[in-house]
Amino acid sequence: MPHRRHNPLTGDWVLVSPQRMARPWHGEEAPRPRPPPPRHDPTCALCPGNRRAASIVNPDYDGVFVFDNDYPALAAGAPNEPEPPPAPFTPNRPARGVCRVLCFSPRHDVTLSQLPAAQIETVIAVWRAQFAELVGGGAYRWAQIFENRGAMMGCSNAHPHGQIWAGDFVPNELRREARTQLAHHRARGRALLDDYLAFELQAGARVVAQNDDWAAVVPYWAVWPFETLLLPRRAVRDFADVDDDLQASLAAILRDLLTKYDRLFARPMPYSMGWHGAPGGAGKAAWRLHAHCYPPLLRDDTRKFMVGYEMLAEPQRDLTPEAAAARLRDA
Ligand code: H2U
Ligand code: ZN
Repeated sequence: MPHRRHNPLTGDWVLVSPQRMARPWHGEEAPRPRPPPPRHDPTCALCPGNRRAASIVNPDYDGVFVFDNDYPALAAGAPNEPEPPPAPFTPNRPARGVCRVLCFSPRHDVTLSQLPAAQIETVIAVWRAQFAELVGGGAYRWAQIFENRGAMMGCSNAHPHGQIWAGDFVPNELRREARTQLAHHRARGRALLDDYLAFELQAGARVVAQNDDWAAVVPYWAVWPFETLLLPRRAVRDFADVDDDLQASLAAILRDLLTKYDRLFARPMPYSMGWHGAPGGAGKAAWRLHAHCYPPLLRDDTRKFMVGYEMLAEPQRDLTPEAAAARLRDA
């Protein structure tokens, strides 16, 4: 029967309508991935030794390579002027920040899921270092680490890469998650996501993968058909709390989870995935570092559109999170 589920991290509701799974689909077919790319693409701006925008030549890098985005959405030199006088319909704030691109591998033809665990560990080590430099040192309030994978997600380049956008402000999603986690911590003296994960590990039905330090679930309130939430089983508040042991176990579960995604429809799963941890400032104790993974596909050739009722009222899903978790678990 149709019902609504509540997301304690954001305060939002999602409408779940399992009876609709049987409806026929005559809409647009999700484009299949293009033929596998070459090992090195001379036209790729991210491959080693190639020329990027502004005539910068990439070094002949090995492992992970980080560079400042040539088309950044934020600028470090943006004016830090005094706040403008309050204006009722045109409130605005300066936004200072930096944007970086992080190549996961010199090879053009691999995905994060296909890298050996040791190379995924190197990626995580770079995430840790970037977080330490950008947020840990107090330069910025928040650094969003993310990967946009696949042309369907608007990714412009097949080369395996992620991005980091750091800014001197706490963006909407983080502000909402901070509010809910702080409220729970104040009321119960425990972290919201610790309590939630304990509940999920006990229930079992939505658990997709786990090891001693981490667990991945399709959250009870998932909006995207195969959305997952990757949570720590320890008091990890941000990337500063990730030590070498947690890095190794994180690489293992990431590889496991992303491989399941690729197997589910026997194609590289498109997704947006990224990390949420405590922003710089107070309230750190309430936070648990976690990753959201949002793949858009419902079936191998059917993409979930967030349109109509979803744009105008609230998100709706047909497949239950429990059924999605079972399929991912078995993939
Ligand atoms: P996405 O396709 O996920 O957007 O990643 C590619 C990023 O790489 C994008 O943000 C940057 C784009 O601005 N880029 C450069 O910085 N230099 C280039 O020469 C090409 C792409
Ligand atoms: Zn490339």
